Amino acid sequence: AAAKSSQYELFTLTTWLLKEEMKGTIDGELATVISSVGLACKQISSLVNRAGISNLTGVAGNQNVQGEDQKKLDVVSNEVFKNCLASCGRTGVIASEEEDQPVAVEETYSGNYIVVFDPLDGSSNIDAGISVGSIFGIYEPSEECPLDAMDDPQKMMEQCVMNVCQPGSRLKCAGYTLYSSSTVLVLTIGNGVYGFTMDPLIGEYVLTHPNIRIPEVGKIYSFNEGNYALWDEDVKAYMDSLKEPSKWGGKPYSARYIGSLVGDFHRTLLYGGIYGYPGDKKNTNGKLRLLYECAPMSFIAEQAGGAGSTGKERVLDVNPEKVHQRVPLFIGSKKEVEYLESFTKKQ
Ligand code: AHM
Ligand code: MG
Repeated sequence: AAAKSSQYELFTLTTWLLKEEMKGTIDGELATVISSVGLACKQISSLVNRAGISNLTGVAGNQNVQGEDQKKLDVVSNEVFKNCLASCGRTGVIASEEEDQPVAVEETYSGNYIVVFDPLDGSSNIDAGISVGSIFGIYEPSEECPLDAMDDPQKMMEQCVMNVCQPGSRLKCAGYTLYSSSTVLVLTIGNGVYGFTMDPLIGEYVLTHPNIRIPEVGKIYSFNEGNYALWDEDVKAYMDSLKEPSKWGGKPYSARYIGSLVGDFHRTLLYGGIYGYPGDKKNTNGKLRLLYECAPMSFIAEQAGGAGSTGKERVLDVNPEKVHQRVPLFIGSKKEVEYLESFTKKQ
């Protein structure tokens, strides 16, 4: 007989994955990959929590391939992600913000799924105890490109890159984990957006945000305005217009900027508004990476009824040319993104 629900019933990430598998939305392999990402994020959450005590603040002393100083926790979090994904036995290739090139998972453990991730985004905030997060996306192997050149390292690398460089429209799953006043894992498998809050007492992700919908409009904008002088004229004009209360019949927008994409995006998802990282005179494509930042976040935004744009086109339609490619990002409430595009799509 079916078990009766009781006050002790918990709807956890594990339960949710099982139900989705029973419905046929995902297969057991993908569920296993998602679980292993959840496990990696639990470990990172605990490392972030204790960073100040266990000598994990500060820089590691090296730079990643993009010339950024790696923090100790960037390096450790990357190892945690890689280990969890490799040992789940369902991942074939992984690409990380902190790795020069995509890596093929050792054959003995190898599976099919391709996982892209930024293990610890916003890590410049860690030493001050401010929110950080992990971002991930999961693809099926590219149809045009098998992974069969295990004995030729050069060819293998090319195959890995081709598998990783897929447009966001092909994502099977995308998500992020926010390490903040609570640890929250938010994900989509293409049928809406679900949020799970970690209960530290039992070490489980509990479903707390079923079917998140982003408000159609919002009153918060989130841009690093310190770069204003470097922005293109159209973005400047857009920003100026947001500060013109008459256009909105009174109250102006509020500015909120943490400098942690996961935190800034999570707030935008729940409260509405827009997050932007435009291109500028120095960095024409902005700062954020297409594969493991912009595309996963845009999939989530769209699944919640919002939008993700480069200012010129839908982020999910961009065909990546290289692994660490950057694109401008404008993301959040649908009408807010459309309004931004009314400036940037003009010419
Ligand atoms: P990171 O991946 O090296 O941490 O950089 C990405 C972060 C985002 O979290 C955040 O939105 C952005 O960089 C902030 O950049 P800036 O300090 O230029 O405003
Ligand atoms: Mg990042």
